[in-house]
Amino acid sequence: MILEVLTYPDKKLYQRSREIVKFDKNLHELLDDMYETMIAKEGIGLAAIQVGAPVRALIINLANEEGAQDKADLIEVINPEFLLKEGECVYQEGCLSVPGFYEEVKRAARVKLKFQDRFGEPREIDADGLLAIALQHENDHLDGHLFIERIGYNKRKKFDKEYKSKKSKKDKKDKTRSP
Ligand code: QAP
Ligand code: CO
Repeated sequence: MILEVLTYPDKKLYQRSREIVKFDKNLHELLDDMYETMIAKEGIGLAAIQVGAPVRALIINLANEEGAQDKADLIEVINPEFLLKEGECVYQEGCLSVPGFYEEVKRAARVKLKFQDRFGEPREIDADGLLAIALQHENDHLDGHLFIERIGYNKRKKFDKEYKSKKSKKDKKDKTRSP
């Protein structure tokens, strides 16, 4: 089932998600719905809180060398904990919860992560490149943070301005649509 994606400035996006203790059918349904939603909205990563579920789960599905987004490459991450973050990199990020806005964010270039899979089995992953960035971006959602909190002061001001003008345009349009 395709779920609604919460968007900025929804307050829920700022809450800390809780640890998952039951690796049951409910969790599997949530993960399956998150995947369907992410693909439908053309995303490469999604955290559970973005579809309103405040639990520590995230999914990432990057494109392969052929540029295809293959479900075989889907990574499901439950209860993640970083064991290592090193180096620095800058990448222009976006987010399904902040549609239409992209800005450069500085993050660690390499990470090591421990987490659980959908069955509760412990796993570890070493990542660099786009996967390392995606893991940090999605993990931020679990702690109630959005990438726009990590951009520079002037870029943040630009965002507030752009977003507000977009929103007032949208409100105007909605007004003319209503009966
Ligand atoms: C997070 O982001 C991420 O504005 C995933 O109109 C960001 O999937 C991981 C999207 C950067 C790695 C690097 C954004 C889709 C999708 C939009 C996304 C939009 C439509 C963002
Ligand atoms: Co995001």
